[in-house]
Amino acid sequence: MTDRFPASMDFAGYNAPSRIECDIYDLVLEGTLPDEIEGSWYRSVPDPQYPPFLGDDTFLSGDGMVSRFRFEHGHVDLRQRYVQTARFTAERAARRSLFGRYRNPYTDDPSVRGVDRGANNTTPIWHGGRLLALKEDSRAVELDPHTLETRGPWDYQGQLRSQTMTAHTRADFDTGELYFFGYEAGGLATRDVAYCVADRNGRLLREEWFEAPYVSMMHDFAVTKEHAIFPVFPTTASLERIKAGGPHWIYEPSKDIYVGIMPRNGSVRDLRWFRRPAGSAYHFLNAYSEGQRVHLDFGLANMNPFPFIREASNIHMSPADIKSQLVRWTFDLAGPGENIEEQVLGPPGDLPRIANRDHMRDYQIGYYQRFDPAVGPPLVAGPVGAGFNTITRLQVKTGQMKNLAMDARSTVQEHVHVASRIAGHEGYLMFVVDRHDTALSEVFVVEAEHLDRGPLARIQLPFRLRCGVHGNWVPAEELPAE
Ligand code: V55
Ligand code: FE
Repeated sequence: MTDRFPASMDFAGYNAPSRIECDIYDLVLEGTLPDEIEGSWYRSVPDPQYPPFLGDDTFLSGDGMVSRFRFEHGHVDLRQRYVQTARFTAERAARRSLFGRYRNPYTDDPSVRGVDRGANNTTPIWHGGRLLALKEDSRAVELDPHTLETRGPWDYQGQLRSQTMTAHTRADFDTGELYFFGYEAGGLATRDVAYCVADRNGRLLREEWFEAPYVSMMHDFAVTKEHAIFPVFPTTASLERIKAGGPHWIYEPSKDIYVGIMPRNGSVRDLRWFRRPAGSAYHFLNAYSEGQRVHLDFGLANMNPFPFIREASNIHMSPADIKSQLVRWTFDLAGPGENIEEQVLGPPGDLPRIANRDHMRDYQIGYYQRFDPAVGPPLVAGPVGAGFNTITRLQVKTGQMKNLAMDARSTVQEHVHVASRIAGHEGYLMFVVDRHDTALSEVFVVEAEHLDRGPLARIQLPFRLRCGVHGNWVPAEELPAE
């Protein structure tokens, strides 16, 4: 008999587990889907199979579910499957949870000692002819891009030494290379960071390790055509605390932020560290180099956004007191010192995305999400509590913004960008809209340049899609024949 899920923020209301594996052909569609949209949109959703082992847990621990929206000749089909990780398989066999606290193996049921804890629930990427489900605390798991069946762990044919692989890899649009890293690469709460590059065929070209200034939750990094950038924000781990059964992460406002920059083809011995007082960031919009000046664009906050991390840190702060802004940090590699220049680009928000071709180079347009209190009251959806209710297209050079707001009873999940084949066309954004009143979801397809005009097409789901984390679009011609 399976117990109820807790009534906490992470498991109730729109955040209630869904656990639906399905195949739905020909979703109901309103409006007109541009016929150049041919391909698959993969998204990762943490969706716990069983109620938490210790009574409560964070959204971030949920078993990885991958959904695939296939767009074909004006039709849209949906498939959802769990990633069959070792963790998932062990729990399914026991018909209950066996893994304890987020990223703390010392709190697990003794029967799963030594079993890989990876939930592979954060980002699906398509690279080197493989669909990989990623989560930052473990290695990749490969899935069949059509059936979504799990093929098994992926460690670059035994080549990868790092025990972990970030969910935020960076692909070079021109070379097809995949840049990535792993933190806690040498094991739990180690300062080891592995910097890795795979070629366009998915062969590991290099892996080089360095030590971060302290153990940090390095969720994302950035790469330019010339440099690799490793930001270290003070959400920190301690092995002692973990061994005592405590939280893996706390936020430490007394520690500085460090940003390590190296020539991307150089050595980690060339890393130069810049520094400034504490703050928090999870996702980077883009970065580029202009000679010896390196620019990094992202949402910078004065506090960690996750309630479970603030609680573990004994920081009690109302969400209204968490301040953030979209900023550009500029690092001058020609000058001396550790100083970082800061310029404000836009209002607070997260889930930044750009066109694939704009990655790593000077660019104009970013798309990100905001919570605008004028649109409606906060509604719980996703891991940080209040979901976003507005998508913004920002011209980073001028600050000019276009917005698409949801209605007061809806939130929005991360958008993906779909490139257009039409010259001069900015492409499309697609995203799941959470309808809190009906508990049914919709997918919107909008023109990226004119997102303020609203959806070209609305795809109706017959149930609620639990809040996903990240997704990616793969054009049909990049996938093998079905
Ligand atoms: C994030 C998500 C995670 C995780 C750590 O969005 C950070 C941030 C879904 O899992 O484990
Ligand atoms: Fe992320």
